[in-house]
Amino acid sequence: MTEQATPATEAAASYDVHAVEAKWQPVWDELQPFRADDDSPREKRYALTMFPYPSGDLHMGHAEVTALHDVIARYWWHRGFEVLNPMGWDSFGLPAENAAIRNDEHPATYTYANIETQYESFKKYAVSFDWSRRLHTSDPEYYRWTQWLFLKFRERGLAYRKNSPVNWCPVDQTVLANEQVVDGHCERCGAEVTKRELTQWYFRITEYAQELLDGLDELAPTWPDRVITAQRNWIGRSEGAHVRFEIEGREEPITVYTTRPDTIFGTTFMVVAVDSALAAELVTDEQRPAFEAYRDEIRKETEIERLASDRPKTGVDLGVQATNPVTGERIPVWATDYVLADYGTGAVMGVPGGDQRDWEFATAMGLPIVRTTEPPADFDGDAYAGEGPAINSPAAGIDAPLDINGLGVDEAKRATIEFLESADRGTGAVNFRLRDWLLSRQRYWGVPIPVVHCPTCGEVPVPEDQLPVELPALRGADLKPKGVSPLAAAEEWVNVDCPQCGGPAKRDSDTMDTFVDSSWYMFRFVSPNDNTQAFDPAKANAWMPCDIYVGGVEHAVLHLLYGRFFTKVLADMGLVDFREPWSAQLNQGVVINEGAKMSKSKGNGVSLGEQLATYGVDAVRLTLVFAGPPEDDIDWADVSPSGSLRFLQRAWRLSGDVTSEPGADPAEGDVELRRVTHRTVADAATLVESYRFNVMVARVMELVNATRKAIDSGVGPADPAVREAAEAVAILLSLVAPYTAEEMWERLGHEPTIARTGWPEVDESLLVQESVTCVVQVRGKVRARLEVAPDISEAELEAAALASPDVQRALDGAEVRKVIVRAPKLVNLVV
Ligand code: ANZ
Ligand code: ZN
Repeated sequence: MTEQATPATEAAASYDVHAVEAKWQPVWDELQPFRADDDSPREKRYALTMFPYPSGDLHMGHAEVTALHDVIARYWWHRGFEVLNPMGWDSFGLPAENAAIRNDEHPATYTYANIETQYESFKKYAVSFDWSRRLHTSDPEYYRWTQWLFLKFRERGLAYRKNSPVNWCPVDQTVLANEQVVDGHCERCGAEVTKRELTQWYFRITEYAQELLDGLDELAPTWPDRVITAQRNWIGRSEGAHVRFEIEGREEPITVYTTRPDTIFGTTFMVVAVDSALAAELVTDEQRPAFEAYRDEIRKETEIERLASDRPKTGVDLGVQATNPVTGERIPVWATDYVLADYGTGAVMGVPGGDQRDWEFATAMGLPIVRTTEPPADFDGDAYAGEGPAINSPAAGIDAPLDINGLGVDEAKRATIEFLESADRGTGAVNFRLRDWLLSRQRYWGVPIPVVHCPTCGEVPVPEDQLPVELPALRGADLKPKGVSPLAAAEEWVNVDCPQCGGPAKRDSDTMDTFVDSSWYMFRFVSPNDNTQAFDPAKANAWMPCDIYVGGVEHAVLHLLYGRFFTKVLADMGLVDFREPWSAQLNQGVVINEGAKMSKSKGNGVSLGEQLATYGVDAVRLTLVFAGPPEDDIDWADVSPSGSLRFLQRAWRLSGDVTSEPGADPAEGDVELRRVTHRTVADAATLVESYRFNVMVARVMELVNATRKAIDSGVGPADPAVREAAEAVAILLSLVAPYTAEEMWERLGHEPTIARTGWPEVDESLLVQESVTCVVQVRGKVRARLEVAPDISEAELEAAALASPDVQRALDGAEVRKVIVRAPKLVNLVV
């Protein structure tokens, strides 16, 4: 033990944390107290925490989230639930692959070595996981079912291939989902993302957009607000209209999507996305050279540049005219970069009076500007997007088949949509910002897509009985990113006979995004060793949805949206009878140091291993739980693991001081201490259930102090109330500091394991406050203090006050004119 861990003052009764850790680990291995029994008659609870990537050993972040999570799981065991608390590894993905390339070794070597390291660390960290359910998403036994699910999704039309511009990371040499592009940069490596035209696999998550949005209402009470908001924004539902504009010399009209159909009279031009097929098709021969030059310029730009709101607007006139479907006016059609090809229809009606981007564009190109909503008198901006009566709709003297002048925005929208529908020139429409999920990756370390491409038959799914399509064992050197999947070059693997016609064909050489693997792992945990199916539906229905999901808020729109989508599809496949996988969610904060994120370059990293070696597992866990509310960030510079250790030693010493026998009847013990104990146990339950774990710890600290005081004062170590208090301390501490709790439990004369003893029973009668002090005033002066029952009636209190000898003396025979009673605290006698 180090010096810090054994302050001199504590030396007398020394508590060797490391010896205690070494002592209990094998005992728990033997007892397996946290194996979830599918057939248990107890009510089921499913406690899930996000499983890690196997990059390196566990760090402070893992330590924090699992310490918080374990409070809940261990509490549920104590409260009599059968708890499923599984753990595994999200073991495919880029980190392992990149590390393998650097070291010219196989990603599997790196991955499985790290998994073993993390597994050992989790065991030592004593999280109450059911290790019999451990899984790794990179095992063929797991990814066989990921492939199976992919094929089922494909059968349902929910997995498909299309050619379109996609996000491309030039460093990782792979495509990225929209969700993996953060402010225009690759979420993994930070490189600026560019666009490429590629044929890729997608999941049709947009088909579930409305349901994914609606489900959030149901989750809102039990999910963090910021996650709900992030998902709502990501799904991005808007209501408006599809409006059809006839184009000169073109059969088909162009449909635009607008959220403001009421502004149609202010449409002075149309703009289409420069990189859309539509723009290339519309442009006149005369304008084509200018258009192509402009398009080539834009293609070099990143999304972040394109969408920056402060940059000057650019564009090219395509040379064609469109007709306003309400006014019949002819307006020019332009191509620009501020319209996105893959949002709405990729074409926009330009309303400079109502939309700032359009205002800037019109100003730059010299196009007319007409306001259609009257701004307030004091408005001095450009475009006005707020409330106000419609104006110029139509403008004075213009004859139009629709007149919405004077209507408010909502009414004007409704009237316009009604007109468009009756004239067959448009329809009311709902639009979502959510895009389909691009799932294919041109990288090695992932699940192969189980499809064969045959020159005769086309896309052929690999038959189910041939799953899994195993990854060939390539060496690190062959995995270097080349822009095409390394699997395409693995001749022996990629060339196969077509499952349908037997002719020569090629396997699909892309792999799946790792987010596919983690979208259904919570289902696999209910029957992780079942090799006949992805998961056992009956068990899933019995255990799920997960009662709590603890993890980082960084997954707010990726993993958490994908997992919800998968669950809805599984429900539609008839496999499960619920549609949301996670009923409640808790986000932990981040562990920082000296006010900043820990990083190698700043040199402010805190090593979990060193902390554990210095203070022991329990003190580190206690520090993390006690630091503040779970959602708050923890600055390691502000907390005191040595203080935590001192507290644990204090608690541990109580267990050695108790001299009564186990089973001593607490009813015969000191009632004051008993009140503190029972109040603490009752409050601890409420505090844990409302995630106020830090307050729960503070209350245990108070109980330890009260118990110590009782021992050292008149009550003494033999009083059964002291034993009751020490046992309660041990049980409450077992949620946070399992080693210390187990050790206390043994010293108190009990068998292991304390983790499964059950919650202390609360005696309600001990929660009632016995008396309160009532002040009696005569002529405004305090003349007596009475100890009365807290629920005393006004009449009783008045009688008691008048009966008091002190009051009688103060009255000295004077007549009481008025009695003011505020039960139970005050009686005021006016004389
Ligand atoms: C005319 C208009 C007038 C608009 C006005 C706004 C205000 P959200 O809420 O994000 O759905 N838009 C449509 N498709 C677009 C695309 N592919 N790229 C860029 N902008 C696009 O916004 C929808 C609005 O964004 C649409 O309504 C359209 O501009 C624009 F006073 O149409 B609006
Ligand atoms: Zn074929």
